[in-house]
Amino acid sequence: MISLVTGLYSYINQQHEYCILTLGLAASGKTTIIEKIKNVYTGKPGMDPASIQPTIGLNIRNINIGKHRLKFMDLGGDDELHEIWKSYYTSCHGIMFIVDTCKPEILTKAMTTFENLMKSEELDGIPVAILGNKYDSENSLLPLEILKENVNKMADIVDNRSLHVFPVSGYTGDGLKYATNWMHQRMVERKDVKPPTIIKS
Ligand SMILES: Nc1nc2c(ncn2[C@@H]2O[C@H](COP(=O)(O)OP(=O)(O)O)[C@@H](O)[C@H]2O)c(=O)[nH]1
Ligand SMILES: [Mg+2]
Repeated sequence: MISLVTGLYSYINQQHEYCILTLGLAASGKTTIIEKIKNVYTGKPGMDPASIQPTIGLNIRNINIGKHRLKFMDLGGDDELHEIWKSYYTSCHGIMFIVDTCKPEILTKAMTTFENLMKSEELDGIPVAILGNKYDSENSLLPLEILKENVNKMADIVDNRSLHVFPVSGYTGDGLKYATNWMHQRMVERKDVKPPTIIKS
């Protein structure tokens, strides 16, 4: 009887954890975005964007949606760190790829990086949210339509997965809840293919 109650207790308290890799070129706004997502979902203030330093290594931020935990992993975007991204592919359930819309001159580099990412077998079928970031800025020079056109050119490598392009701002939070909820739903839909990690809360 005790073991039944204990089992029920731990079942009720268990959480399903889904891991989202937050990737993109250096300074695209990955850290700012995950701080803001944390703020949007918890109401707790995130780090002041002005005090965010370039990421060396790994930042992790968790949010809870019902009994699900979304674990955002921000891996740093410098070229030499892209090799490190690979070691996290097998454990991830979704990818948020951040594009800096204030720097259209590096869009080609961002798209090449994205294309290489999509070629990884471990990421087959993983849902992808592409976040065009910094739409709050007057220096945002990359219209959403152009970003979408560039993504659509890669239809052959992305067509076996859910993929959506979102306009967002890591400063104001615009678009972040919409993008996160979309990602959450897509990951839950795939839970039989890529099960979440069961954790005891
Ligand atoms: N205007 C604007 N600037 C942003 C936004 N998100 C990030 N930044 C700025 O872009 C720079 C890089 O941000 P950071 O989060 O460190 O990028 P990361 O290297 O991808 O983690 C910093 O100066 C941020 O303040 C945004 O939504 N709007
Ligand atoms: Mg960073």
